[in-house]
Amino acid sequence: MKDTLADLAALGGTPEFSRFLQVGTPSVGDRSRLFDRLNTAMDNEWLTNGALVREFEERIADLAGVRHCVATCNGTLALQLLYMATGLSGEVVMPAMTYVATAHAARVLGLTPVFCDVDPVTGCLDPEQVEAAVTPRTSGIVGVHLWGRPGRADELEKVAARHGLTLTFDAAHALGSSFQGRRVGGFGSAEVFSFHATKVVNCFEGGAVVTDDDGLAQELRVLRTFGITADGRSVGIGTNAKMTEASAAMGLTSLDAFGETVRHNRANHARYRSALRGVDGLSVVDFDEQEDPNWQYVILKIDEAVTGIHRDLMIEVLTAENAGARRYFSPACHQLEPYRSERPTSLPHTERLAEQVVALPTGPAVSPTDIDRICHIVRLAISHGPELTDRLRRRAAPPSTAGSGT
Ligand code: T4K
Repeated sequence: MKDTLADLAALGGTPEFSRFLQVGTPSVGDRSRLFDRLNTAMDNEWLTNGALVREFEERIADLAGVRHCVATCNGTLALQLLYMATGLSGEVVMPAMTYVATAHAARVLGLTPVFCDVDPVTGCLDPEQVEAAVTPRTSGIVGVHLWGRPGRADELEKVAARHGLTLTFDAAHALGSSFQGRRVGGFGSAEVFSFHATKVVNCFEGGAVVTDDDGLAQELRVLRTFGITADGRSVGIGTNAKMTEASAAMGLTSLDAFGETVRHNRANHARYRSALRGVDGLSVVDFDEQEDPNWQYVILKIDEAVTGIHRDLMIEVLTAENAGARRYFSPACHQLEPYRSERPTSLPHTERLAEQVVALPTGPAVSPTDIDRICHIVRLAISHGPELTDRLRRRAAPPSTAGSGT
C-alpha cells in the first residue's frame, strides 16, 4: 500500500497495477458459445442480417419489454435512423451532458441540436428547462439516460405531449435499467441502445432502436436497408445500417452473461461507495429508490474547491497507476465544435458536472480488491490535495531558463 505522495506513480513511484484497468473492459461471456455461434453462421453461409440478428432482436425486445427491436451496426446510426423515421425537422432539444454522438447524429441530418441544461442531481434533462427551450421551430426532444439512469423520463413525456413534440431517448447506457417499475425501452416513441465494445452488452460494434410502434419499426427496417422493403420494393431514401451475424453472435453471448455482469457491477458500485464514503468534496453518483439502473458506470464527482485537486489531475494520478479513468462527459457537447462556435450557450449545471466527473474502472475484469486499491490512491491524493496539485503542476511546467545565460 502506498503511504506517501512520493509513492504515487505520477511522482515517480511504481504503478499500483501491472495490467491496465479499464472503464469499459468488454463483457464477452462464454467464448466457446461465441465460437459455436460464429461456426453456425459459417455453416449457414449467412454472414449478415440473418437468423442470429433476428434472435438478438427478439431477446433485446424482450429485455426492454417492447414489441420491436431493429438492430443496427452501431448506436450512432440507430439514432440517425430514428431521427429520420420520426420526421424531425428544425430544432431538437437535447442535453449537452452526453456523448457527442447524440448531437452529431442530428446535425448530419441538417437538424439543429438545442442544448438544454440538466438536473444537477441526475445529470439528465431538466423538464422545466426543456419547457423553456421549446420554440415554434422545435420538432422533438431527445432525452439521454445518462450513466444508465432514466432521470425524469415520465415528466419529459408530459412536456412532449403538452407541446405535441416527438420524444425519443438515447438509451445507449441504459439497457436493462428501469424507472418506477417501467423498463427503459418503453419511454417516448422509441429508444436507442448502443452495443459498442465498452457497453454492458456488446456486439463488438452495434446498436438498436426499440419501440412499441409497429409503423415506426417497419419504417426503421426499410431505412436500415437502403430504403428497400422486405419484399424488394425501393420506396425512398435509406442507408446501410444492418448488423452482421458476427456482431449478433457476440451480442447473444454477451447477453447470456448480462445478469452476472449487472450483479458484478452493482457490487463494484457499492464497494466504491463504501470505500470513498466520508471524504469531503468527493461523491460517488448514486441512484434513488425510483431507479433500478444497470450499474454500468461508477461516476465520481470531485469538487476542487474542497479537495484542492482538480478532476484532470486525479485522472492523471490514476492513469499513472494503470487505473484508467475517463471523462464521461467532458467537455460537454455545447463546448465542442461546431456547436461552440455556431451557437454559444451557457448551461451552468452541465458545465459544473462536466468539470467534476470521472468514470472509474469497473466491469467484470475489476475485482473488489482492485477497487480497494484504487480508492486508497484516491484517498491518498485527496488527503494531500493542494500539495499534490502543486507538485504535479511544477513537474509539468517547462524548465525555467532565467539566469541560464543563454
Ligand atoms: N450515445 C451515448 C450516450 C453514447 O455513450 C454513445 C457511445 C453513443 C450514443 C453512440 O453509440 P455507438 O455508435 O458508439 O454505438 C467510447 C465509445 O467509442 C462509444 O461507443 C461510447 N458511447 C463512448 C462513451 O465511449 P471513448 O473515446 O471513450 O473510448 P474507447 O472506445 O476507446 O474506450 C473506452 C474505454 O474502454 C477505454 O478505457 C478502453 C476500453 N476498451 C475499449 C475498447 C474499444 C476496452 O477495454 N476494450 C475495447 O475493445 O469512446
